[in-house]
Amino acid sequence: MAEYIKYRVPARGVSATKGVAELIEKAEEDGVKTAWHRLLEQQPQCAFGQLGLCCRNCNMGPCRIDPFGSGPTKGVCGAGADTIVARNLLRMIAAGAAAHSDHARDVAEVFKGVAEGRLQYYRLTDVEKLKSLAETLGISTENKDEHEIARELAEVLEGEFGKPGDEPLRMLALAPKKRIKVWEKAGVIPRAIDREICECMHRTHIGVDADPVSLLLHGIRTSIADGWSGSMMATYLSDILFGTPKPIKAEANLGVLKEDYVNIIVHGHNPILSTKIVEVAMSEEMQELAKKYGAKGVNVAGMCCTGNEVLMRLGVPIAGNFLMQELAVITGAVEAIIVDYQCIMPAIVDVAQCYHTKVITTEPKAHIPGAIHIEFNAEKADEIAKEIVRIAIENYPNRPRDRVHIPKHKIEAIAGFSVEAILEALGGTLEPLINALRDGTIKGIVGIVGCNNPKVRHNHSHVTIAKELIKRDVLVVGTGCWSIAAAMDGLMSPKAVDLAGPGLKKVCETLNIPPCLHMGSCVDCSRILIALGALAEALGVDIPDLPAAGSAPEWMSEKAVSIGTYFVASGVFTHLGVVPPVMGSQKVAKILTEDVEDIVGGKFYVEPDPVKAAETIYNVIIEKRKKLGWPL
Ligand code: XCC
Ligand code: SF4
Repeated sequence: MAEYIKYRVPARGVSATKGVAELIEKAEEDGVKTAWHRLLEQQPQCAFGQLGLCCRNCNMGPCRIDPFGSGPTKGVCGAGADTIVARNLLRMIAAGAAAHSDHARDVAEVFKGVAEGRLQYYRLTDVEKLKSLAETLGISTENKDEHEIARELAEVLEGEFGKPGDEPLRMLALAPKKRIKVWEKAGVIPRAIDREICECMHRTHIGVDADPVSLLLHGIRTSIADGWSGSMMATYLSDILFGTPKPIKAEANLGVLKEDYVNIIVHGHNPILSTKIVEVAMSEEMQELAKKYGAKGVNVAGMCCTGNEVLMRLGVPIAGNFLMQELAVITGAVEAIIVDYQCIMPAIVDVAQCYHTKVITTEPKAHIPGAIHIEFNAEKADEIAKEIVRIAIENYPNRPRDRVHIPKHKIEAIAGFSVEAILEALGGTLEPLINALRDGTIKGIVGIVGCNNPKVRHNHSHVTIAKELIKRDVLVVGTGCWSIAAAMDGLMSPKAVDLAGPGLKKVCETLNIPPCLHMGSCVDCSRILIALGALAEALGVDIPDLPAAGSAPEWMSEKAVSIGTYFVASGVFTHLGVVPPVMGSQKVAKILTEDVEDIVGGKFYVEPDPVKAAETIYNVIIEKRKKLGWPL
């Protein structure tokens, strides 16, 4: 079903990643629209929405506040710009925290099933990590077998979501003591994940919380529940179930798709599904089946964060990040795209209809009209994974051979830098890193995270900021779609040390690591928190004192809002490269970019220009070094 392309995309200009432009051009030839085309059709986008000034929270509305003050300054209920903007932001944080934490809940359920011996297809892989988490949470591990420990841990973690009472979240035991004090003083210690998210919805209902300060403080509380418990749990339990990542070589970009293989893409976020698909697809049985259908075998590639999960642990090649999901289908060479949840554009079904690709949804909470729905269930994981992989293989003969175009670009990357792996590279202690920071060989550390957004040039800010920082001897770590962008640009290959400043280069060469470290998926931003916490504690300071910063250059999702907020709440200076919808309230903008620093030690900084942003981030790092009395 080719569509009429009303607005053409300047394909050569919209992406910094090789292979993207040729596929956008192919899309237009094939009569297929992409997110870039739909963004053009959306112009001009609603200015009230951009400023955060529209409210639909009750049916006396929708209400809009006139940003110039000549029209209405209050909604029907009397809510003004400050209230409306803060409420809208709080709802974004709630949705983001919900997505991360509900993902964690799904992993926790499988973990519990394994602990109880109910799930034969999953097992406890990293028992060390299991024990260390249990002990941190006050569960004694003495004289207990691993399943017993896991059962007790599962029970505590289950409580994180909805435990009654006002006791703090148990996972906060992973946070530095100095942070806890700061949060206590600010009154933002989270009690239970679901409770904080639920309270966001309550507070933003018509006629509840109207004070922007109080609303935003609850946003901070909710984000802490995400970062230090929900996302943290997803990371820990995925490591316990599937193994803690270690440095591993893999390839990145659309060129990882193979002309004469059955190509399967795993897309979404939860490793419970993707790991199984990879395992089953690589089995002798499925490889043989593929040969029966005329292919040389089965090739699985990742997309977005679940791609990061299998990249980091299994070395599965990654085909691209968020804005490349449609392009993968447009190659005409993908037999099936298997998805769970988050960041799956409903559009992939429309795009798939123009080729032969089957879109297979697997989650009860994420159906897409037009997709094949095969519900995944951990109890029958292997059987269901086989059924899904078989559909892909049987679809191989339907590939439209005359319309296949796989860009040839792919590049080697080293991924898998969990905190444990970084420590190992350092020889088991933080000392060498601390010394390098202290004497100025490395100036600082920046975590870059987040999505793609067609409003800005695809992957351009991601790689520009990273390059600008490493050249100034700043070590860059990161997750999510940033890490895929960096990998596709070669920044995670050992050769990238040539782009680093002399100090960072020396350190990377000694440790045999690239200057940009892939720390995982969106939920693995929790790894960055752990790393910063450990550094701060080792130095006897608090996170805001560290020469460190965060950046989300091309963010778009509500999850990114939650991540940005918990970075700030954790004391990190956090850059946003796409303006958030808060500019309709000077007060809210000022709280987020100035006042919040006095409360939690971190703050937001908004700058669309990646070169300027990198300069400012670097200057902030230098300021922090000055305060520590370290050489500049
Ligand atoms: Fe989604 Fe995690 Fe954003 Fe990428 S980075 S677009 S949220 S896949 Ni987390
Ligand atoms: Fe309008 Fe107030 Fe209702 Fe929002 S809550 S739609 S501002 S009346």
